[in-house]
Amino acid sequence: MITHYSWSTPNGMKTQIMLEECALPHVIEPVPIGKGAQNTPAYRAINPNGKIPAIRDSDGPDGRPFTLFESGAILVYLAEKTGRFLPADQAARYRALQWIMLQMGGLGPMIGQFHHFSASAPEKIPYAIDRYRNESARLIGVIDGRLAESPYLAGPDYTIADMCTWPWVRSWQHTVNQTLDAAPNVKRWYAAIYARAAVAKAEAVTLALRNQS
Ligand SMILES: N[C@@H](CCC(=O)N[C@@H](CS)C(=O)NCC(=O)O)C(=O)O
Repeated sequence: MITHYSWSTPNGMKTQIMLEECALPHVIEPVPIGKGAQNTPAYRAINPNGKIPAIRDSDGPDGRPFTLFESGAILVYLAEKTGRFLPADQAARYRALQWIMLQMGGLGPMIGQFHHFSASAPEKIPYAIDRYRNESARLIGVIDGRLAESPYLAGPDYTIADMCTWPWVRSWQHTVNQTLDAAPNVKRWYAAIYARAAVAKAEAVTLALRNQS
């Protein structure tokens, strides 16, 4: 059984998508980050970085309980555990990892900072807002270029690279209110992924967490 420590954010949605796609038995342990639940000693013992998501797998690699944080690492772990959504072919596998790294180190942090400086910062700093918006838009353009030549980020098949990128493209549209008008290939890819029952379910389950205390 997997315990998924999560909240209603894009990073929590990524790992929920993989749990749903693989129909992995799991329970969700809500971590209300707006109330500081990520900073309790109990949660810091699971993730010393004080962020969601994290997982605890009662049946870890050596058959013993195993905890893991960082959404990219969790996705790779679940892909290797199930043998799904990360290609076995070496070139395709590294291509998937390449796009996962770009999401983890680029798209997610840039959109996250754009949201922070445009919606949460006590002072509106035009330079910071423009910097993060432009960098996010540039990365959406890079992804659009890739999707002009390939159905999915790693190649012909849907992988965890798409699962981790999709919630941030969702956020680009629905949290920071930007369009995909300049990114028609991302628009096509986004709709194809949203048509998957597991993705729609993961979105609903993740968003419902905000109703929990
Ligand atoms: N690189 C981390 C980022 C996780 C992250 O930033 N999580 C946010 C929610 S999307 C969080 O827990 N924020 C709480 C805080 O910063 O105090 C991952 O991908 O797991």
